[in-house]
Amino acid sequence: MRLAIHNWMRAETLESTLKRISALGYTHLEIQGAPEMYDTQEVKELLEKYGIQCWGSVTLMLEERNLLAKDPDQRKRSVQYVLDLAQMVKDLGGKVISLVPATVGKIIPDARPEEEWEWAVEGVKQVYEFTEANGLRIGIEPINRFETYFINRGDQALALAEAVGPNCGVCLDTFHMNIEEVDMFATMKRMGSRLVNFHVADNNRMAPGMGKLDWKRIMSTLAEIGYDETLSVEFCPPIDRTPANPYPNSIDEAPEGLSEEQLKFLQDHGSTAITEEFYSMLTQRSADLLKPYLS
Ligand code: LER
Ligand code: MN
Repeated sequence: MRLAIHNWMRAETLESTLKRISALGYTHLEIQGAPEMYDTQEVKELLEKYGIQCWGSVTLMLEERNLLAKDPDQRKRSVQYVLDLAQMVKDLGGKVISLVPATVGKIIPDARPEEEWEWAVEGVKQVYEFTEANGLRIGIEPINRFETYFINRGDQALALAEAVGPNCGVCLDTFHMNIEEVDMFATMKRMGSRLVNFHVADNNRMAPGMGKLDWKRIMSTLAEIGYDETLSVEFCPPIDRTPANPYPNSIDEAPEGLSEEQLKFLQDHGSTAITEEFYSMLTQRSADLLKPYLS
């Protein structure tokens, strides 16, 4: 089992992220799905400099990105976005794509369920053709109802993966499962060999171990189903602007290099710009909790 971390949760240079995570014992990065931001040759050099490997990438379904949009041209542009992301993963030597099919933060549908389902299958199939030809795996990721109305539970993600193809997988996320699943352990078992990626954060989306989730049981369930790939850390702390805030240094009031879209994406996740100190603490706490489970 390997330890990876995402980098969409804070706007900073890739170099400062890699410096921090390599010092804390991470070996992999699940790079944010922003192919337009990255020169893959430069990224490869930085990864090598800090001894970090690319595990994969997660879609950032912001703005108009939506595989089930009513407008066929918008769907086409959205498929192209995911294909560009997949090409970036291939170029960086990564293995997986965590794919959220619809726009994050959009909770009202545009069309009939049958239409949307057909568009989702069609769109993911186009990506699947590329991933099959290039040794990558797609993990359809269910996320909670406040982020999407489309795929919220493991069984929905499994149904979509099965409709796409035999090698299409699922990416589960402990934070979202805690909100949407009756029994997250039963869901993990039902995914079996289709489970290709596993995102970790606690129930409050703080670092694993800073909430109430049973990490011992989560890890033993992963072992039981034979999942031995990567734990991919994806905390996204809630905003606390009250005097009761246990981390008074957490909010970055003057973030540098954060675009309006990135800020909105953080806000759509119930979070905001956070300080480097707070971010480093969460990165460290995650590693401390998870390292004993790595092999
Ligand atoms: C993606 O991995 C995820 O968990 C979402 O909350 C972000 O869009
Ligand atoms: Mn996730």
